[in-house]
Amino acid sequence: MAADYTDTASAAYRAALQVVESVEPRIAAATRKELADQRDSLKLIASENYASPAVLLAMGSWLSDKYAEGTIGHRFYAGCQNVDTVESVAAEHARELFGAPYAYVQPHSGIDANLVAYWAILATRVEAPGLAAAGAKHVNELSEADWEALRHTLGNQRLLGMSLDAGGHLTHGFRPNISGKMFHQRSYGTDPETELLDYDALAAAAREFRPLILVAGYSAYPRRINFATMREIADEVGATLMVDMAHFAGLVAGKVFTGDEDPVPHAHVTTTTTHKSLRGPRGGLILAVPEYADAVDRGCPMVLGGPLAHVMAAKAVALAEARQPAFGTYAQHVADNAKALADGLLRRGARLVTGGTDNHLVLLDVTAFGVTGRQAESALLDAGVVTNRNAIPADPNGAWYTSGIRVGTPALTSRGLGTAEFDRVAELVVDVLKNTSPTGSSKAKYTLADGTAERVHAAAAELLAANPLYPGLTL
Ligand code: DSN
Repeated sequence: MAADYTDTASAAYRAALQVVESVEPRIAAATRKELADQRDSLKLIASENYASPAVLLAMGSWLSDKYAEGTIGHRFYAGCQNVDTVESVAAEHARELFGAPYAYVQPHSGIDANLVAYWAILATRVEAPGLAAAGAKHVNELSEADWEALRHTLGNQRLLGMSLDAGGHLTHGFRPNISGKMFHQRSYGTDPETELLDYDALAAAAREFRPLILVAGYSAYPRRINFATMREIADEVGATLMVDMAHFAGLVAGKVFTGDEDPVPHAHVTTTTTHKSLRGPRGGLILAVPEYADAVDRGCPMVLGGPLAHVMAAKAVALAEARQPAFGTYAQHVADNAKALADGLLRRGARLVTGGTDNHLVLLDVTAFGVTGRQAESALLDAGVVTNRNAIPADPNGAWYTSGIRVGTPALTSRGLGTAEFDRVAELVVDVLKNTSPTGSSKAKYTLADGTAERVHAAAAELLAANPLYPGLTL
C-alpha cells in the first residue's frame, strides 16, 4: 500500500481509541478486535479491500456534524463553505481520475448511487419531456390529471440489466429489489455453453424489448466487458447506457481497463462504489455526461439523505491516492494475481465459470467437490479463508445455498501478495474443498476432515505474516 504506517498513525489511532474507550469501551474493543481479525484472515471477498490510514483518519472528524443538503454552492443550510471545499476537491479528483466531464460524490453506497442514477435518467428522459408536453416547468404546476398521467408513464419504463445468476447486481432489475419493481424489467444472461456475455443475443433482446435504460456491469462476472459494443446496442434502441463499475473501478482508475474496456467514455452514466478495488472509504459516486448532470446534482435531497462530508473527505483522499502512479501498479497486480489464482485453481482440477478470469475475481463452481457454495464458504472460513458463496449461471441450488464461491484479489494484493502467493492460495482453497463433505442431505451442514483447518490456518498464517496488514501500526 502507498502509505507508510509510521508512529504518527499509530499514535493517532491509539489516542482516538482511548477517547472512544472512555465513553463506550465495548466499541473500542470491537474496533481493536476487527483489526486483529482482519490481520489474521486470508481475505478473498472480491468486494472488500483495505483503505489507507489517510483515508480512514479523514473520516473521523467534525465534518460529520454538518448538514449540507443540496450541492456545491447551492445548499439548503447555511455555513457549508468547508463542505463545499471538501465536495469540490473530491469531485475534481473523480473527474480527473476517470476523465469524466461531471462527478457527483455524495452517494452513501453503490445502491444509493444506482438509485440516484435511475432517478436522474427518469427525470431527464421522461419527466422533463412530460412537463414540457403539459406546458409546465415543475411538477407542482401540473394538473392532477397530467400528474397522474406522468406518474403512470414514469412507472412503466423499461430496464434491461444482467441477471443475478449471470453475475449482475440486485439493483440491475432483480425483481425482489426496488429496481425490479420501479421498472418494467428484463434480464440478459450469458451464453449457456461459454458462460460469456453474448453481445448478439443481448442486442437482439434489446431490439425486442427497447429499454429506456441498458445496465452494464456486474458483481460476479469474471470477465471484461466491451463497453463500446454496449453503447452501440444502447444507441441502436435509444437506451441510456448506465454502467455500474463498482467492482472494477480500481482497474479503470489504474488504467488496466482502457479503450473499449473503460466504461467512462462510452456510458451516459457510470456509477461505482469507492471501497472495493478503488480502495477508498465505504461510499458511492456517479460520473455522467452533461445531459444528466443537473438531475444527478439534485440526488440529495430528492433521493439521498444529507451528504456525509467526512466520507466525502475520505473519498477525496482515496481518489488523490488513486491518481498516483503506484495505484496503476497496484491495479495491474490485482489483475495478474487473479490470473495466477485462476490458473492455480484450474491446474488443481477446479472448474471456473467462463474457464478463467481477466478481471479481479474468479467464480469457482464447487459442484465437483460434492458440496454447496454455503458449505464451501463455511468450511473455508473454518480454515481462516474468507470468501463468499455466490450463485453460478442457472444455479440448481439457488441464490441462498448456491453452487459457487466468489474469490477476489484486491484486498490481499493491497497486503502485497503476488502471483506465487496466489498460487499458494489456490492450493489452500482446493485443499479445504477436497476435505469438505456434506452431512447427510443438508445443503448447509458439512464435515471438514481432521487436521485440515489447522494445516490451512498455519499455511495462511505464514502468507499473512510475510505480508503484514498496516505494518508498523500498533495500538
Ligand atoms: N455487496 C457487494 C458485493 O459483494 O459485490 C455488492 O453490493
